[in-house]
Amino acid sequence: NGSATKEKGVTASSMQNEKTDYSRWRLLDDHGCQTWHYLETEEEIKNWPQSTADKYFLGLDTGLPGLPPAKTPLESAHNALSFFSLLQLPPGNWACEYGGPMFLLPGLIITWYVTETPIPTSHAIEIKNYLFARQHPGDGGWGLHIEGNSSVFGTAMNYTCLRLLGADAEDPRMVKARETLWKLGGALNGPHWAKFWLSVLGVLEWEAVNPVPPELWLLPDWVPIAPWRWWIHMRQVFLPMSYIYSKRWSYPLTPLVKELRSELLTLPFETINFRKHRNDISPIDNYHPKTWVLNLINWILVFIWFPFLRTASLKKKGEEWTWWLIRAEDDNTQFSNLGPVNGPLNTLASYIHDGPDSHNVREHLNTLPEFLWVKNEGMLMNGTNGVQVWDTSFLIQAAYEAGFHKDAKWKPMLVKALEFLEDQQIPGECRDQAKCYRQSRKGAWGFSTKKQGYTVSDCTSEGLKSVLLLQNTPGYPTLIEDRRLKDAIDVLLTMQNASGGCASYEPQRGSEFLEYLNAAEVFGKIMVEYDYPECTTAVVTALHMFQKFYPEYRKDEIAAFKTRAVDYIRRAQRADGSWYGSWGICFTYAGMFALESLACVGETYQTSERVRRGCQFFLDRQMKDGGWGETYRSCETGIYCEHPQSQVVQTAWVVIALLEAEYPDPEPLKKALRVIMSRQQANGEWLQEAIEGVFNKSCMISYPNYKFIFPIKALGMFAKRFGNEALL
Ligand code: LAN
Repeated sequence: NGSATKEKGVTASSMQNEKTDYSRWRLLDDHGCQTWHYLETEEEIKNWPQSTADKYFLGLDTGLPGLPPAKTPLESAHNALSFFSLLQLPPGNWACEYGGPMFLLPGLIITWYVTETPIPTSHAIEIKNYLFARQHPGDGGWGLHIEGNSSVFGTAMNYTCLRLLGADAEDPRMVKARETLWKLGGALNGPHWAKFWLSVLGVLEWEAVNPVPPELWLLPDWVPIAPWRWWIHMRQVFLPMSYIYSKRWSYPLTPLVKELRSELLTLPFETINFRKHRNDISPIDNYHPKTWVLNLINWILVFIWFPFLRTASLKKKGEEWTWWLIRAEDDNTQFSNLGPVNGPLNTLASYIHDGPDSHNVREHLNTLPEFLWVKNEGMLMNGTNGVQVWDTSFLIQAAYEAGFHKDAKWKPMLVKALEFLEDQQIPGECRDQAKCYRQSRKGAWGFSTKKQGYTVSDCTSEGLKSVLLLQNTPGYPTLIEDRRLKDAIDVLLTMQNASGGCASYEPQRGSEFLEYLNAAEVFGKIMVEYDYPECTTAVVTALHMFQKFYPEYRKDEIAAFKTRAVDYIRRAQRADGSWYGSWGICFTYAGMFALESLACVGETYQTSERVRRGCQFFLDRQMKDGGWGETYRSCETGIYCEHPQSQVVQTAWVVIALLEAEYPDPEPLKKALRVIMSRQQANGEWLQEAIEGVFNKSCMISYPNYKFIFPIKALGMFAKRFGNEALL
């Protein structure tokens, strides 16, 4: 393995300036499972040439020629697709960096460290480069996400990563980071998850961590707070955390960890009464303060339950049952796991239970690299194991809107994309579906791969729509037969909330009062599923399209579903005409979806006062240059926060929204499209602007492919509606 220091192409002059040779990195895409490889020998380099996509992702010169300058919307969309088509990967999907959150690498690095996993030099170097590149120049700290202000969570954890990867404590950048961390109160002022990981590492004692009792998993299903009712990301993180917490497992003290104790803590380790600091948290980390209910429960657990009431047999039962559920999660995802937080946690739980050389640990360690990505700044950890199904579906729809599906030139690309969706439709239910509380998944699509295998309402919908569009175009093959399309519908019909809206992975299973037990502090709205205009719209429009082709299948149920869902969309509109977005930033994103829902039941600018208000909300916020721009503060505050610069992606979202609404006047749209077109580069691409996505209100996440997909769609839709006249 690469722990050898003599890895080829690594220039090791001084610590700070180490860099790998970027011409040696390759992205492998095996049925959507993406891993980056650093080639060591000339032989390998010869046999595996670097692709245009590799070069683009790495920020190397792609050498692509300039295209004929675009004058009309369709020429612009065509140039964009000429560029973007070169980024399609061999299985037919698109990929990209999926960074933003700054709390993911620490889980991985700490897991690698405590399991004594050798880290390839190439990876260690580029992870350090990434963390240094993303250090805030002003105060030397890191935030919850790349654009967020420095926090204890970001700074303590990423500082720790750098030290574990070999950064020198006296490196001026580390000194600066430490100063900022100390100003924020040091690691004891970190949120729950920081304290958890630092206790695993041995920097803190477990008394500093608020309880994560595995016994909760023993509650009968009818109990309103039983974990199966929580949002899937919370319960799947809570699961291995509770197992590890119950074991109070820590890595044996090393000299480095001893140093970290003095670097991360503002007081001498020996003098600290850790239990007293359970609830310490810096204001900047405290997006969602713990409620008095949770504080009371924690108090009872710490002072009564654990010392006096918890019997050895209950502890054992809790650990055994959580271990069973962890194993089921690993089997059902082939060790991919739901996401980048429970992936490393399940790895560590397996290490604790099965020991270092076990099959399960090996499988985990082989799978974790699927979360990693290399770019010009270095190596980062993605928010999922990729964006495969999601971005590929959207690209198909964008190309379709622009009419490119009829052009022989793009057919091979689109057929390849269709082949990918065929390959990635989830073929069957998972093992012990009911016992591990899983939503039905046969026929569904997830966000990334079928291997990960989690149904997502809107990913299933966007996948289904894309397949329907292409398979019903003359000349395209039928790769997915009717039965499988109906399976997707069967899943979608299980996804409606009582309110009529749709959530992300499952319908809502618990009361919103469960938010009182939100212990993570740094996120909002995480405990249960909610209604989302985005997800609801995707499902409504998928059902709507399906009915055009299969009018008889579960006709009444689909009709009832649609009516109730659109009712929810109407109710979710705010008094100012807007909709709040939960997965993209923010009102521009949700408005695009909501207006599409309304359009699909015939509510447009001409016919609906509601739609007119939705349009007016956007028109009132069109910027001087004709574009729209909104910052992530919109998501945090719930109030539209204008960005100093208009943004290509958000401008495209609003253009699509207004076109869905059949807004009659082309002038504001033309102005907006000119912004988009004038920022297009000679080779057809757009450059990265501000971050596009969000989750849990407070954490932002990048969707770099949106700058291709949504402009293509907006340009195409405009040309279809108002004609393809020259705009530049
Ligand atoms: C995602 C990414 C995709 C996203 C959409 C499909 C866009 C959305 O419409 C539904 C929800 C979903 C699937 C989603 C849920 C939460 C995710 C998985 C993420 C935002 C990507 C990363 C995030 C995950 C929770 C990150 C890990 C953090 C924790 C707090 C566990």
